[in-house]
Amino acid sequence: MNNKIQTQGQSPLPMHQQNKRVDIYPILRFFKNTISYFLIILISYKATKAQTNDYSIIQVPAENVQLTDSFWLPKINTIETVTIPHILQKLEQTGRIKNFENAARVLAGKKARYNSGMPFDDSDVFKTIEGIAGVLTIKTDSALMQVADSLIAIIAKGQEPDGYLYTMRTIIGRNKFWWLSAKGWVFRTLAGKDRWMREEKMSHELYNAGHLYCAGAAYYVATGKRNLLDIALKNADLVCSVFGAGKRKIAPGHQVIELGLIDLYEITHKTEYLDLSKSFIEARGNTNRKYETNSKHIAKNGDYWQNKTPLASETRAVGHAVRAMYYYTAATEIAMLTGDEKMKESVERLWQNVEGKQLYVQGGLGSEWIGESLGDDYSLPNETCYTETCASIGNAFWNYSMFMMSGDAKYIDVLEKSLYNNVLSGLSLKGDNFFYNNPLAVRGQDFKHRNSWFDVPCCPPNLTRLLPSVGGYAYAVNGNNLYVNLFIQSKAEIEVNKIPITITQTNNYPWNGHLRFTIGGETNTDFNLLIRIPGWATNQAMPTDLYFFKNSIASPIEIKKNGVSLKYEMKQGYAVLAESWNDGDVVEVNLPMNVEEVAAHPSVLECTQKIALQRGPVIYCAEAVDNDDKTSDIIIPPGTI
Ligand code: FUB
Ligand code: ZN
Repeated sequence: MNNKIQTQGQSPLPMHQQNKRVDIYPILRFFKNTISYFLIILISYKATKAQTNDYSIIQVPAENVQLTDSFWLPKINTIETVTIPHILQKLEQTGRIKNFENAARVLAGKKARYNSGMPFDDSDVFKTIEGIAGVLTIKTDSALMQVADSLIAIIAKGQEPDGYLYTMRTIIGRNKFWWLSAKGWVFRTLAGKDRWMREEKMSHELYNAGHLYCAGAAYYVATGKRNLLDIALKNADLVCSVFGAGKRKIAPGHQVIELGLIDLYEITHKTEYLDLSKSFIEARGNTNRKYETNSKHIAKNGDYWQNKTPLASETRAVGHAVRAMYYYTAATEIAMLTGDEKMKESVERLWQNVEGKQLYVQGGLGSEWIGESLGDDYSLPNETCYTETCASIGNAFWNYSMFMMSGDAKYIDVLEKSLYNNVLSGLSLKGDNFFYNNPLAVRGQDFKHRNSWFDVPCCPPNLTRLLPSVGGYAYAVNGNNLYVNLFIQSKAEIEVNKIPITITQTNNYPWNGHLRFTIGGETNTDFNLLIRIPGWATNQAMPTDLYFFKNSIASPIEIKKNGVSLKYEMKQGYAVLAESWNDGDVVEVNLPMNVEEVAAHPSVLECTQKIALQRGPVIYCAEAVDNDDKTSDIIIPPGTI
């Protein structure tokens, strides 16, 4: 998803559950829902039409950042050569690819079966292609491109003539009253033969579509090929003809289409896509869907779907964590693109709650197994937490958008925490094993080992979407300002105020805090180089009061230009170097990398008398497999550090 790759200095251009509860809907309820479905069609609504602005801060696309990094580059090579082939094999073995061919068979009047088991199985294929696009953005790999092209040709076959693309319904749902299969609960929740009838529940039709849009946009940007983009646009045009202002009003059952529509808007500049994205966000908490408001069950009371309360009046983040992260990311981008101040206030308020009361020390989110959801404020159990890999990926996306809206480094601090910890823990070093949930403490056998696959395999392809594009999060520009956000060895070509420059980073991050930046370009180029000074380097474990370092003393950070100490101002977490730059100028920053004891806010009762160890951005973890199973109850005597 949404690595916001844009052309600098111009308008944005092409760039970049399982609720285990079994919910069986009796026939009567089905009729009730059918009636409300017709009511929804009849009641047209007024949604605010989006005004379009550009992003004020522009991301420097990953393709402009040539990585030479000894931390990230090997990981991206592993994604390319191990993770993606492994996932493709699983997609094939589990029938997810065959589903598109079978949909084509059904469309041709033949019989075929839905091979896999979940209503969101198409999305895994789309997400993997988005991951391939991420690789192709920074590397030439014609064999991988051929694989993607042949996959896209198969996907095309499964698209219905009017653009509808959702293999489960095409194969088994069209003429049936119940979408039943031996596979069980998911299908029992999918009663209804009409399209999008169960969208506000578990059908995931628009979720699959959203991932299709993200992938189509990313593949177009990476390769210039329209093959997947055209499939996505045809589907989006169909969806726009059904939903939105004056048409059907629903809150999609799982957010992501909002982001996909933004990606398509960025390529086509078609405001219908932006309008629909905004109207999906505005529909939340405002649909006709009936909930049992007194129920403690989050799915029944609407919280699970973030559909009980409208965004504008939501005071704290609730419900399914991945849904929440995609929701807030999309709302942040819509707030930026449309200048919606109220939406901006809402995402800022929710950010304070998520990052101030709900985030785990390693950047994980979602303390509850039930509904894979966010929990109560300060309720952060270490052993029973869920902390799905996808949720921290979503948190990284959200924080990047918050940075783009504000220019504040605190959001990159949170992104960095999630990226180097809860996101990376999701992937084995070899690249073919994954953690879905990432608990902080484990007893017994469960979750000690990563798995090669899952029945709900959302996390592996999500890792492929984020990691290859990490270079795209390193730099951003805004007028005369060049932001350096992530410390990754690389050479980047950037236009600052229309003047081309290069910036080369030399470092051994995250293991060493010595950072070196070499500027290349014309002589006497004036611009502000804004280097992020991470909170952890200045005695701030988090940009909220949720975590703090016990013993740290903050000392000023020296910055040198060509060997001479520079005076600089700090602004929004950045050291602002307002200089005239010459070719070959070297800036050096020394970030202190002491081992820090991290303690939690006293309201986090689960962490009383507990500390985490952090050095630089990395939170340390003792894994049983590396330590003869002796990792619980480690005591660190006072004065050890
Ligand atoms: O529902 C689709 C995906 O599967 C969700 O994002 C994950 O949490 C998992 O339930
Ligand atoms: Zn996941």
